[in-house]
Amino acid sequence: MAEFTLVIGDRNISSWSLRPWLVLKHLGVAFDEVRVRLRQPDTRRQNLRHSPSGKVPVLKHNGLVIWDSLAIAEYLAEQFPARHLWPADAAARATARAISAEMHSGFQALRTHLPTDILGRFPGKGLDGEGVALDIARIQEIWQDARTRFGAGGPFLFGAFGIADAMYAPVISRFLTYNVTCPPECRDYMENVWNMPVLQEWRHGCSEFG
Ligand SMILES: N[C@@H](CCC(=O)N[C@@H](CS)C(=O)NCC(=O)O)C(=O)O
Repeated sequence: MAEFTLVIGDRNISSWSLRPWLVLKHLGVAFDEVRVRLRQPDTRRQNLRHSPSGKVPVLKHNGLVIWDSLAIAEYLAEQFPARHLWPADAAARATARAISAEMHSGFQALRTHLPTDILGRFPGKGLDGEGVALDIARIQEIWQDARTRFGAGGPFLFGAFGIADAMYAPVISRFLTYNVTCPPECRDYMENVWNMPVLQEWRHGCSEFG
């Protein structure tokens, strides 16, 4: 049994699960993966076996249970400080935290009208939903701003891969599923994330459940 256990939902639809899974994989930490099926009559009961909130993802470590994606990412950043899951530079770190929090608490229109379906392809569907265009524009602005101000050292938002990239990875999936038009700089960034071997690994597991 590995030191860490991550409980996740169906890979194809669980955007919140993808985020900490990516962080753990990026760290190269061994972990046991437990899967719960979402959108089933007993999903809540199954989730409550692992998570006091009744939601996944959940990280279990040395008897500790952490039931929120961003809290899990923060915990991992503290467990592995040398890996700089947040940027080392204070201004970059504050910005990375702000955009991660913005993702965690916002973009409701995107979530409502463009639900995560990693393998699905529905070009244009939902793009006329109320607030969707504003959410898309704001996300593209965030990516361009981070890449311009802090991204010179590598292909990700703050150069090296970190929590902020993991937080936005499911958005990239949505942009591909619904064929969202993006400026070239955003497309480059999306490709850099989408072609990461760990993301390919996640995608390969997407057809396992519905
Ligand atoms: N704020 C939570 C959200 C977690 C969440 O909404 N998880 C969904 C799956 S992606 C869930 O467990 N849904 C089960 C349900 O609503 O019954 C986080 O960041 O982890």
